[in-house]
Amino acid sequence: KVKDKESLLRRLMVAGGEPVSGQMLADEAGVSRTAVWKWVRELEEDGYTVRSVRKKGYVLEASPDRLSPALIRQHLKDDRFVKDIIHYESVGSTMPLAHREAQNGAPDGTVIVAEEQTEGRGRLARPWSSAAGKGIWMSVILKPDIPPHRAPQFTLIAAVAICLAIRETAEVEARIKWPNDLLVGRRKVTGILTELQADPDRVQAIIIGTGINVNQELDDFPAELADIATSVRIEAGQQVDRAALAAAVLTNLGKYSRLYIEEGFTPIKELWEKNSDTIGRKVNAVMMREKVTGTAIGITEDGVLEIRTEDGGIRGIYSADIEP
Ligand code: BT5
Repeated sequence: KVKDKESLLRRLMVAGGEPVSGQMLADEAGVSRTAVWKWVRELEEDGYTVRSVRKKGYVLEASPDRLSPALIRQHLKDDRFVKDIIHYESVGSTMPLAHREAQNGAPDGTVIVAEEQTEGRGRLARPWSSAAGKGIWMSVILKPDIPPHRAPQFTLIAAVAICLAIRETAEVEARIKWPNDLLVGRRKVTGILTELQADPDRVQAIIIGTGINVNQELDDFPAELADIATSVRIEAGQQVDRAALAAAVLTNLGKYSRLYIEEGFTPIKELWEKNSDTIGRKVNAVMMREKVTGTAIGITEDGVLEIRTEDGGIRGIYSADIEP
């Protein structure tokens, strides 16, 4: 039922390009036609283009390039997973915000998303470049009932979810580089950061941070990333709808975490290996104190990467940077 600017917007979105009568909206909301017109003006101030068709009503013609909750929800195929979407213009990083929300009782399926991060970060506090309006800088709170040692599997679930979302939305073939990167060719299009709140025997919350480069052009990246980063837009050859891609990522996250909870890790492992860039490759796993060289042959139930070394033995890698 229409009662304010947001619900009016949803109504116009659902109408899918057909005019919605101002009188009908006014009657439904129990307000004057002038009040409806004022909401329309406010939507235009927010960047929406609303056309007024004489004697017929209002038509939503264009939406702003934003990750606002209404725009993301418009594209959600399945609303079982996403609970709350909290949208910021600019933040340091979405990760500490998500941690705070999770601690304060935010449910599974809470999403924190920002247009810009000024202090985005990767693993080991490495900086993550997060230009305004160009990517999907988002943290998702999950609260599965699992022991902490199974948490790394959610990085793999997220990788599968994002990889397939990019393919479905933009027809770009990204591949998964263990543990937390998506590549197109040799270039990184997405980084994933998984953090944990846990008791010794139970996970309180898993925070999945997704940094997806969407609409950058090559010269939008800082110089140090010029040779290693790419965006969905660069690979697709055209501008990509960020809200649609964010919705696809969230739909898939819901879908594959449900699959994991219901059927265990096997179906995820299959999808992960099928879309992996790492399996079958000769790699160097660089860790704090050593380097392991060999052929990546698979991942285990716990998300551990298995490498067959030169001497024929198999080594399990829990955490490392993988280099060619
Ligand atoms: C990652 O770390 O790849 C995880 C990145 C997670 C970012 C998301 S955005 C939402 C949420 N909020 C945050 O603050 N973080 C999460 P790692 O594997 O450590 O890779 C970091 C390295 O990637 C850097 O050292 C750079 O070399 C490179 N890099 C930085 N920004 C990049 C970008 N936009 N695209 C591609 N590569 C980048």
